[in-house]
Amino acid sequence: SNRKNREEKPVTSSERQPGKHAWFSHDRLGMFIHWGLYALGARHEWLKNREELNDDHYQRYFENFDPDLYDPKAWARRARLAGMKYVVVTTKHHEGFCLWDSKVTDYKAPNTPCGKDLLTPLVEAFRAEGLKIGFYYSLLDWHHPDFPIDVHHPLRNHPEAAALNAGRKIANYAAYMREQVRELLTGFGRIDIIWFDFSYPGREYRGLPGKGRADWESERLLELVRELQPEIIVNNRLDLPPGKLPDVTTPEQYTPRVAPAIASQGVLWEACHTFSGSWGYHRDEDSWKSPEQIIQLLIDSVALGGNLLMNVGPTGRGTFDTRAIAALEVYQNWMEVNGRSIYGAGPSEYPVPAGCRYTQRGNRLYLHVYNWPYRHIHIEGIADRIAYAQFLHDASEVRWLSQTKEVDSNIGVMVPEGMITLELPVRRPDV
Ligand code: FUL
Repeated sequence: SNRKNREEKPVTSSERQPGKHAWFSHDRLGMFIHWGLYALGARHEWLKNREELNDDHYQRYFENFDPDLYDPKAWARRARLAGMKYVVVTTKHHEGFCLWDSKVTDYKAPNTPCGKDLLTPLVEAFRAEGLKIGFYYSLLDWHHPDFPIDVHHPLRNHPEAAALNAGRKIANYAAYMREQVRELLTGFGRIDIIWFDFSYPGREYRGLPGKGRADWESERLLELVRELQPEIIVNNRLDLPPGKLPDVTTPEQYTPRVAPAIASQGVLWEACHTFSGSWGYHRDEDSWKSPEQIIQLLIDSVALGGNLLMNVGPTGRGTFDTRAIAALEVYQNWMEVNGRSIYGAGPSEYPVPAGCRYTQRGNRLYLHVYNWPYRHIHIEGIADRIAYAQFLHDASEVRWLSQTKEVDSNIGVMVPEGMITLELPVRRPDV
């Protein structure tokens, strides 16, 4: 009945490039990992910036970085059990510290007390659990001597900021980034996602300019990435010139209510969220999301054709703290039973009943009920299309009344014309 709508629907990225990146839309849920020296500060990964710390001050984290309990196999196992199908790990965040044994800097894990490359075992462990591998790489670098002080730099208020900037050559830094990206995309086997973060052209602070594509030499960086890993997914934070599309756009800390406009040009999308209010490990942060929120974030994305990248910030000892583990277990319990409504599923064209979401996979339509109790849910537009209805958690039959019976005397319900009415049990299912 909706043929016209269907024809007008924008092409999806898998239609645009058959097969390429199809895994991404199928897999839907990934784990973000923010891990660096800031785990020791334990008060947000931007602490160097927020507290305007200079390198000497920050050096104490470098000198004390010793994650003695680091067990990437345990992380990977947790991710797989939570139903996560890919990982994106901060190889270098804005602080400039590298988890791998980069040849172009001394500012790396092997030179801290831990004394080793932390990235290789992580990649191996997640691959062994069947997850795809993504590398987050920060364009910002608050340690590199050629990274000019700017609006986001920890030294932005330094009285000598302008003078300090005099000798700094962003072109040297852009070359450094290319070297590092080359290391990352040649030294760890096939990499599935590169997640650059982030451009801020036009932002100024006391005459200190923001940075954009000319600074990162974004096009050149992109060419290098495509040359080294032709199948890789590249995100949107490089500030590419008009006409050059990223593979995926990445709304942060919010899930759009309609799919991002750029999706109509075949660009994938992925919302990224934290379980609490920080990406890096934050000991005293208290806004941990509830199980309902955690689950609904995932459904909300899939119902609009997007993915969800959910973040964990491991501690300075190399562990997931108990609150993160509890949050991951929410997914674990839920996905075990409801994964069928997520993997390979996407939006539905049927009008969504109030307080609900649809995800659809082929001819299976999944109705996610956000509020409870409901005795009845009225559904439009599918009256003559349902072959059978059941709960997902236990396969128990769900009865429905159709418009052919205007009033059902048994349950005393009016079934509005053109609708069906699902009859729900009083007790909310546990999952
Ligand atoms: C932002 C960063 O500044 C945050 O620290 C975090 O990495 C987030 C995913 O992206 O732009």
